[in-house]
Amino acid sequence: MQKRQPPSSQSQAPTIIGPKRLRLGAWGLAILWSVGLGIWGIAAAAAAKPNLIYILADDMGFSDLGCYGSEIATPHLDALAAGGLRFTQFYNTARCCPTRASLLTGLYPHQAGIGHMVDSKKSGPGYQGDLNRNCITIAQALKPAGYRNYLVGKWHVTPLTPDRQNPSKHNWPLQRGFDRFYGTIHGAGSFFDPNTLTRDNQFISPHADPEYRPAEYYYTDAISDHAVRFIREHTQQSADKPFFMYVAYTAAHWPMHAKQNDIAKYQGRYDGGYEPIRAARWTKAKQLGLVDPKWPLTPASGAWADVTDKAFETRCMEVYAAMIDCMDQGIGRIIAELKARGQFENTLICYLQDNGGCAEGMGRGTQRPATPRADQPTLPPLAKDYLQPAMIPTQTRDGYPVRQGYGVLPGGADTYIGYGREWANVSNTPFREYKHWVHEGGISTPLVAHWPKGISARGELRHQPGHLIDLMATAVDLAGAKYPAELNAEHIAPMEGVSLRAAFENKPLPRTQPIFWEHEGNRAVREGDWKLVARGPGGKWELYNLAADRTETRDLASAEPAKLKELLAKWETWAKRANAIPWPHLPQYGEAPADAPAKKGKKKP
Ligand SMILES: [Ca+2]
Repeated sequence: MQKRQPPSSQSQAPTIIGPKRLRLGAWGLAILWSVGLGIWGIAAAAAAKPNLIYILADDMGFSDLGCYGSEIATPHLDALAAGGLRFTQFYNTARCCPTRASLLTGLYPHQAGIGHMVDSKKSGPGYQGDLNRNCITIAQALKPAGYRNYLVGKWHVTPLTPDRQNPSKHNWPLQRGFDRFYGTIHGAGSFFDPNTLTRDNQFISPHADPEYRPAEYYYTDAISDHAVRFIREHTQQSADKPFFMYVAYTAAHWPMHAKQNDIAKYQGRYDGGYEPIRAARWTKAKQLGLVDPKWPLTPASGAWADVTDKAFETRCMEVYAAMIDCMDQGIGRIIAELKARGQFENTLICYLQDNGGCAEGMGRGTQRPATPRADQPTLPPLAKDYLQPAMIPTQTRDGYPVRQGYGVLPGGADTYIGYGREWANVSNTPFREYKHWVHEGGISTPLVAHWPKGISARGELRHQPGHLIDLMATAVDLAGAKYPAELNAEHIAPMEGVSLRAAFENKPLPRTQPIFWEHEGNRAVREGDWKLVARGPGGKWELYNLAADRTETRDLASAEPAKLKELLAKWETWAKRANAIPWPHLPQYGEAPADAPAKKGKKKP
């Protein structure tokens, strides 16, 4: 990795101006020269700072990218991996809101006030469901270092209730350090008619937006197109400044919505069911060196032979694959724009996912009749400027009722379906559990890091554990920013993570603390190769040596009581310090067995 210019004023002093040169000419000329080269030097130092793009995908498993074992076509992410690094043990927090709070602030989610969800405020500082005043975002941290900050996509770190149409905007992106924003405040919605769609500080209708008129509105494309737009406008209007961009896709969170052309690419691809896809991913992940062949593959969640509606199940996965494929196409357009603007070489791109594959049963209730699509609209169309208020719309813009139920073939705007537990199990190959849980299937994410000027390695793997908390520390380090101890007379909690720069250089990370998790009573701590983990508030502690058994199949809790006790003490100390306990969200979010039938009805994203 090349040495970066340190951000201090010393680095901006043009070293070629020395006393000897000053003595050579007239003083006036020398002063002019000095000032001119000084300005040049400042510009050069600013230009040397890398741009940072953090891309976050939604509800995807460890093995869903081609470069992590998948059959889904992700050539642009694969190219970033080939030209950079893949981390094999990077972690999120197992759920949308807490992951976003942690990524943005460099803290554990409870420390930022979002230990649970933004629409479920509870007692206690860790569960206020809104970014608190004792944290700052990466955008707020980088702004004083000269960065422009852009956000496209999902926010989901501030509540909309009780007044959905006129919410308080105190924690909207522009009030949290971002200069431009296009995306959604809420966490989920129709890809064809997203609720809470916002440009900067105003709700907008995707179908009456004079600034963006695609032939067909599809949210993933809108996110990609606005990322491209902000890069173009940045280089036209603020070329002297580096930028930070947070691209938060909602792919591939439910509902399974995709464009026909993308779905068509996967038609028939999943007709063989879960088992051959999971086996192929397991084999490919081993060949790629991402997983250790000695780790046992975890038991499958379901059997294809037991599926009663195979056309429905295959369609779910075809649409899921199409959603990821479309996101990758958009990342390709972002890369092309960076190249066209001469920004690709000095931009760090990090790609990761906010939680593991999602086992929630959204729209899949077996008791509901699978209503066929009507031949023609049965409801009045919605006005172009209508602001969609609902996460699950009741109808499409053109008047078709939105359908749910086992057997409703997903993909179109008139459907609202999750892909289900069994495909989520395939997404999370080879690990256990899902989104919500803090076993490896819930918290493991790819991390692709690409930065031609800053990372000399090409196509290498990094096996050091890392966590979302490291992304703030990395940004502050590479930007030469100063992380503040206070802001607006409020104490700002110190960063919890470490800069990934050392891992970029293939050196050990300077981490001195274990990594911790808590979500809905699911608990874990990882220190070195040891992981202590429990399912739900009543679940017993399980102990694993991840070097030997990262798939968490051999519980060593009884065999290693001293290690259990040591890690438990560390977890309890952290949980108190980070406001993870006491648990105000219980018992209403008690343990739900992962192998139980999917619950019917609505779920929070
Ligand atoms: Ca998510």
